[in-house]
Amino acid sequence: MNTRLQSLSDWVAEVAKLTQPDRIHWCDGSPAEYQSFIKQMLGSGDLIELNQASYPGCYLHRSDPNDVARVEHLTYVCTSAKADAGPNNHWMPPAEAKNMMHGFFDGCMKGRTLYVIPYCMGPLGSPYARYGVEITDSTYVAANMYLMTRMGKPALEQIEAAGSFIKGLHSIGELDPERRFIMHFPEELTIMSYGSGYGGNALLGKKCHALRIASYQARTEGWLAEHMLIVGIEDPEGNTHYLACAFPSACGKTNLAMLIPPERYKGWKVWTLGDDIAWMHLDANGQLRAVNPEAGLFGVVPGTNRKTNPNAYDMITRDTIFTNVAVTADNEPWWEDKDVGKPAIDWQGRPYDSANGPAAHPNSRFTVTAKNNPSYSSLAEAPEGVPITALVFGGRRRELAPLVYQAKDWAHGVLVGASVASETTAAATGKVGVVRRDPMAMKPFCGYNFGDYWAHWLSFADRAKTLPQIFHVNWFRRDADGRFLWPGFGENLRVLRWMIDRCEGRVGAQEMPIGHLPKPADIDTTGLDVSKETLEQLLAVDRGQWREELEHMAGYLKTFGDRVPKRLLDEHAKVVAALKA
Ligand code: GTP
Ligand code: SPV
Ligand code: MN
Repeated sequence: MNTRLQSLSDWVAEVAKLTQPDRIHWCDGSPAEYQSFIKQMLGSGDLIELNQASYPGCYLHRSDPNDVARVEHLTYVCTSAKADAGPNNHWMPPAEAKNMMHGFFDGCMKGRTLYVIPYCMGPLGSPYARYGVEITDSTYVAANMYLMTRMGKPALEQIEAAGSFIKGLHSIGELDPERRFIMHFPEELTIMSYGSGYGGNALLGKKCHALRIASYQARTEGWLAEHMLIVGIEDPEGNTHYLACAFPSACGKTNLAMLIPPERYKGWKVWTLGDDIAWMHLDANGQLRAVNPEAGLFGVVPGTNRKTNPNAYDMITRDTIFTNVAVTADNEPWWEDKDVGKPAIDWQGRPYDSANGPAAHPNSRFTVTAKNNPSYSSLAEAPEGVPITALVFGGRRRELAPLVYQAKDWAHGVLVGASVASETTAAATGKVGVVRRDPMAMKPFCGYNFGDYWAHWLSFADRAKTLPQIFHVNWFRRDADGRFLWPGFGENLRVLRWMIDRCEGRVGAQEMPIGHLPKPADIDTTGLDVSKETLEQLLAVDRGQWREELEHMAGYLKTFGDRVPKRLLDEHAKVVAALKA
């Protein structure tokens, strides 16, 4: 027995009896243990060594070509009542789901090692931190959990002291898409995942625990678990504002969180606290504060270069696990829009041929500890988190949504968040580029009924003393030829600056039916290749299109029936009326 916590040793024994592994390994979370994982995977072929002179400590993992993204159609929230999972989730009765999963797990670890991974989400010992234990038969998962979470002995000690933890059971199984399910039992604080080794499906601390299970807990406990980056913006006078921003998968969170100020913004500094998930609580003074439950990044590789994201580009030149990128003749990792080298071998290990599609998979990823990020904030470890000045929602939309607008108040802001719609990306299997509703960027991640979720969001108006301002951005608006109208990346700081000025009451706005928009003169375009006409286009609100959008939103809200808070419908009606006026 490796723990004094009876419930944990009982659970491990029970799982071992079911899955029948050859060996059991309790992870201690030490650097030596991580090195042993790497060595073992180099031996088994699960990892390929990259050029250690130019990419020290970097390795490539090629996943099964059928297992490269999240599988939303195979992801379920199994509450006792179907209505509690809501139309936003796939649902199965808990007993049926468990029965099916037990069938899959039966004997599935024969010949394999069962890893026990105690982990902590959030700064160790923080009142906001939460604990879990993942059992997995994947060494790749164990190594990624080492980079992504605070795992091993210190987490186990906290779990033993607390006496409780989230149970996550994972096996890669046969990697057969027909035998693949990601199951959540929020009422029992349990996760079961079978048949995939891919990030969001297999690193159970991330989307399964820190979003689906945590959002469910957060509702009953009065806090928020969100698909948001956390970033600190320091102005030349040394004032720092913290923003939490929700954009759907592969829509720019990591890039915004690691932004490098443009040349012209001398004296500005940007600090990363988190790039994917924020847990937010009201403190004793009624101020919303955020912590990042994660300790590492699992980021989109394609598009990363010295111009778009120099911070990330440098960060992933050492101690990084790459998944599904291409390699050059010099054995360096390569991906689309990397501005140096060229691919020799594609992500599937074949000689590169453009006829086979992109060299790196569009959802190829890097895994790296957050400590490697040169702009990692020292406050990322602060147990009390950081105070949030503004919440930002955004989507990837070639039309309609302007570059930026501000909600009129909290309730209107909840409608703005609930109305997020975005083009689908390669982060999940299925068609790419289709606009779908993705409220608060949480469509794949909310562990309960969206109707109840919006009511929970609205409740903060009564409970908070100071509430963040709420904004909506769209970096992805395009011209008739499909070109992005806004340069994006580092230049997004110009838009963040307007938001902060709004929060500080330093700048006016145009009052529009959809919210407050910047006056064009208040968005600094100095030195940019953005003409006056382009900026006007970026800030245009087409009433006809917006009326259609609100009509579509009304239909969407209807699918949640009487779970939709009346307050949200009222906010919707107000915008409709303003658009008619
Ligand atoms: P997940 O990890 O899936 O949650 O994604 P994310 O939201 O962190 O997205 P990320 O920052 O990794 O960006 C995804 C893709 O969008 C990358 O290919 C980026 O190069 C691209 N991207 C990010 N920011 C911008 C931007 O401001 N403008 C444009 N045009 N593209 C961007
Ligand atoms: C996302 O898809 O939103 C991600 C990557 O952040 S994953 O961890 O696979 O969910
Ligand atoms: Mn994400």
